Amino acid sequence: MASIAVCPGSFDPVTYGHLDIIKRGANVFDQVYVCVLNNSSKKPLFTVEERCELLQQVTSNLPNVTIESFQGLLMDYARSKKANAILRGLRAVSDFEYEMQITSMNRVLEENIETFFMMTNNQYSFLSSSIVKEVAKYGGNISDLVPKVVEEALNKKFKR
Ligand code: COD
Repeated sequence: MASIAVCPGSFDPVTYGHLDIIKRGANVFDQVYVCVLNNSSKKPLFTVEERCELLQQVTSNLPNVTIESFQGLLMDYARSKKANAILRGLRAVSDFEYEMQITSMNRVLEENIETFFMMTNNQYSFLSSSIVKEVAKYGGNISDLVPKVVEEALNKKFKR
């Protein structure tokens, strides 16, 4: 049986931290669907289409990674892909409570799809899309935090 993982997120925008999890996931699972979903507690800077386009560009070298978006519940999307796993990244203890809450809820919604956590690469343990947006907004250097295309897209958003 093929191992199929869904790597869900807001990806607003994709960072080297996300990319590290996606690449490592692609080494473990036969197929990885990276899915842009709505997180109702966040107000996105980029449209869903822009986020997918950036993800597409930075994962084009990964043949078993597919980028999609979905309006609705993660577990409905995962079922539609016949996924057997959800792949999430963990940065710090502060991520744990939130991840535990959504993982428990997702298990109530679909008990046959397991969630797997991958520890962040040490060099990205502080990195989040929010931090990148904050630094970019005020003209700080983000070249070590996001791929070039994402840096350019952020500069365009903030009219630099
Ligand atoms: N290092 C390692 N991992 C990282 C890093 C980093 N530096 N940065 C981010 N990550 C990981 C995150 O831990 C996460 O696993 C993934 O990358 C994506 O992160 P974000 O911040 O882009 O995405 P989130 O956390 O906003 O995504 C939340 C969802 C959109 C998945 C969630 O809200 C959802 O499932 N929405 C759909 C509706 C639904 O099904 N709700 C029910 C569940 S309660």
